[in-house]
Amino acid sequence: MNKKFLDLGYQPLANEYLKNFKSNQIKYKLQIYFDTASKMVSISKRIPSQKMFNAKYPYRSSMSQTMRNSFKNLSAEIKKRFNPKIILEIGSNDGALVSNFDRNKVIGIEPCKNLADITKKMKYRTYDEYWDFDLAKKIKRKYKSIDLIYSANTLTHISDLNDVFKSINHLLSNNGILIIEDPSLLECIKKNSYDQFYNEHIYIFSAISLKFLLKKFNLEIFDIKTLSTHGGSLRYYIKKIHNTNLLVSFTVKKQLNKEIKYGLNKYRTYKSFSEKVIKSKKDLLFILSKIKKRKKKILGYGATAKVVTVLNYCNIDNKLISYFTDTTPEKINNFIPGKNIKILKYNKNILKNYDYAFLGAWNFKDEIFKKESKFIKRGGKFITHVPKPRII
Ligand code: JHZ
Repeated sequence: MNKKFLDLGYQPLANEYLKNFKSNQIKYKLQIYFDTASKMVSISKRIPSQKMFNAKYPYRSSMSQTMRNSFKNLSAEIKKRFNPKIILEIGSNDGALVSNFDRNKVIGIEPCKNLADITKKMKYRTYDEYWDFDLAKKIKRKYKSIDLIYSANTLTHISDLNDVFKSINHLLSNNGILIIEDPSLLECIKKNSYDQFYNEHIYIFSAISLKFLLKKFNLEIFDIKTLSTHGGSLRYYIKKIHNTNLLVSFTVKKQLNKEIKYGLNKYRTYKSFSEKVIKSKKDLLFILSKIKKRKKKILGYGATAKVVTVLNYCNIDNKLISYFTDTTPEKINNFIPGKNIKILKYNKNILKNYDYAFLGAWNFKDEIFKKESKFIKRGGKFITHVPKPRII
């Protein structure tokens, strides 16, 4: 049974940036559910992929040093540990991973044309199509089978997970490996980062729910790595069940046990999470209003998809946070989706006229603190809402 546990109100598409603020930008109800049978956590309203992932998609994986390093390290591991003949990446974005491989060894799939064009320009084979069974069949006809499929922060964005894994199964060689990574539900609940929920994140996987889902397709997780990226992610290494060449590592049981101990298999855990979310909203508004009453200026730092959820849920506008700043060309001089807060182009002096910076990109806190050491030295303070609203 699918049971609702959180209501985040009406939310615009998290990556729909407008040049001019429109108070009537389309918003959709964002409610989060827990399925007591499959243990899957998902959002209620499904927006068609074509609406969210189009030729103007602004998110670029290569925009942070942290992500570039993460993909570089993974590429080295893939070569050393699995040495695949050919790799397929579902959701290759602007090439942050594929660019670490020889051009004849990797194929990208990226339905957002503006991003696919970047890797095409770099001469990487790229299909600018959505991942589905038709595409899997088309690739199979050409390449027979693929021995390593990788996907980061993409599969959870596709509504029909049955089609996703059926298609992967069709293309993956018998001894092939599937590696996927996504924000960890355990970390999200523990850190109270309710901002991991937005229209693009149709699901947030736990090892428990993924294991259950994969079984239907004769797939199983054989290793899990915990990552610090995106506020705490899990990298799952998956194989076909009948492939006994690879042993199932203790890391799988360890993660499952951690999740069970925390109660991710129980509805009541999600109910108590939702109470903390309501408190987080109150506390954040209290902190921001107090700062504003003292006539201090706050700049939002990092116009993430996540922060769109926070600003729209807490109803924070430019009276509390004057502007945001971001390095992504596609976001600059646009407005935060659903809010009248303009995004300014980042420059290293941008914090000069501000007293506080609200961390939209809290997941890059270390990278940002390093970059903004001058601001910190002169007494500038950061505000975050994770794991709870506070001034750092
Ligand atoms: P970041 C996106 O989420 C959307 P977002 C998507 N649905 C998803 O799943 C994840 O990515 C993977 C900026 N920035 O990575 C760059 C600075 O301006 O947390 C980005 O706009 N200065 C596909 O949007 C944003 O912050 C900096 O110094 O929540 C970070 O976005 C740094 C480090 C970042 O993903």
